[in-house]
Amino acid sequence: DQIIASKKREVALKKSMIPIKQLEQSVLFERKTSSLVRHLLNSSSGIIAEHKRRSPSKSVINQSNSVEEIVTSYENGGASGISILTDNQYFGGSLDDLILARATTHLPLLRKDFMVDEFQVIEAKAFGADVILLIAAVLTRDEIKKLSALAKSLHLEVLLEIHNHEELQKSILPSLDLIGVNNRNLKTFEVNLNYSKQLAEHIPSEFIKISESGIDSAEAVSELQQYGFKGFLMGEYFMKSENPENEMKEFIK
Ligand code: IGP
Repeated sequence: DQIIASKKREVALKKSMIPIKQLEQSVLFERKTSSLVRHLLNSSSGIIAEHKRRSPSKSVINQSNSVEEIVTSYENGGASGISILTDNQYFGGSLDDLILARATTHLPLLRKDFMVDEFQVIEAKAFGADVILLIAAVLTRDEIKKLSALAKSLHLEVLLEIHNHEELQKSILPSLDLIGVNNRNLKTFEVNLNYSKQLAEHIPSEFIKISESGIDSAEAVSELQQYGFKGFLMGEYFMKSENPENEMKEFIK
């Protein structure tokens, strides 16, 4: 809640300084986007590897490698998509990281941030993203509807993040593409893959299922696959690895 309040202030400030027209004139704004849904369905690894320098639960994760190094190793390792944290205050990311990632790979890119305003959706497109994240815990159904409709009109895909059944029920809309179960409780930071396993059967089959957070073994991935999950969002594990490329290859063998 504190994160959302400060995000709203940050966006209000930016909106007062940067005209939307300027974002729409970005060379990246008119680009054809790359589909994460398609990549995940083409029976690729399913791994969505995340660029995550630090986090509120773990503080520093990896501050020493460049975005280009990390994105290149993820791509060579066989990732299906890449998630780029753009929140600065809590995760040490930035929109510059997104642009650098875009310049490095053609893989689908998820802008990972706390989306609270349409301005950020336009920003996501202008800075090179293909997919946006909407977190059900901090948005109303109307906000999810408005933000996802705008994303679709810009040919961006929408990943909705849920953590429980109520969040799923209130959020189901045709403008979503992927539904991700966050295994981490954002209030206590406790991680449990059972959240994914328990919610899987309630997610309607037209949405691609993603399991997010705390995944750190090939066994966990194959177990989650049995519950119908097609995507596995992994941050810490690869960010901490000395050789994420080799590690990922081991992982998806
Ligand atoms: C990655 P992990 O445990 O593999 O580093 O988790 C990702 O799921 C996590 O960073 C995340 C996140 C979020 C971060 C999931 N939902 C929302 C910020 C905001």
